[in-house]
Amino acid sequence: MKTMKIILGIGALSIAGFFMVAADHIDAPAVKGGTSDITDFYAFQGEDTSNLVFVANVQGLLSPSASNDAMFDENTLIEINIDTNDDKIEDWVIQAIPRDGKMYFFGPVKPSTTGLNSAIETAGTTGMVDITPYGSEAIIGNSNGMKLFAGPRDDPFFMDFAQYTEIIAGNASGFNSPGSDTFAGTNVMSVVVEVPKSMLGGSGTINTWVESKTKQ
Ligand SMILES: [Ca+2]
Ligand SMILES: [Ca+2]
Repeated sequence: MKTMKIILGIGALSIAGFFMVAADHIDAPAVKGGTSDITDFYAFQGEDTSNLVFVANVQGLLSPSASNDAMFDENTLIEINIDTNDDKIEDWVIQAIPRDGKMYFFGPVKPSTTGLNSAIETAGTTGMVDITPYGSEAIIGNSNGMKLFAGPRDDPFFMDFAQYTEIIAGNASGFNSPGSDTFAGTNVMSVVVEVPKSMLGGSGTINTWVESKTKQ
């Protein structure tokens, strides 16, 4: 049976993302480029166990009214990086970039450039899905065995920030069960892609991370 393990770096990314959200929340709305802010990144095996699912969320802490107006930035590329040989350099990328109400996907494709700069890999496997409007049932795109989604969703990240503050201050020894979700009722702009493992080498351990990049 094919298996792919996801390294703990994802968790670290989530936590780092959270702090970015917190900082942006304080600084917003003056912070330029808020539309490219990553909140969290998730990777897990699909219900179809021959697939992996990647979820990249941006634009955290959207209120319901703000969600109605929220849009993906057409000058921001969301790039999912996948390293299959543990050298911390991406061997595959999956790119998502919006145009005119649709999210276009490129990849999985071997990137022509790695590291800080990216080129849109238009020669790669491509797909497209209409961006789901706020409050609507998810529109799922199908392309080359992949499933695609883009649009506003309830933020799945659970964090009891008040209790966290108490723990850090030494006033509490741990979280409560149940805790209080600081992000309850807020939304994110979400990009989801489900990919057959066979398109990523099929087996072995991967490292994965997400970048959002603004057009230069
Ligand atoms: Ca690599
Ligand atoms: Ca990259």
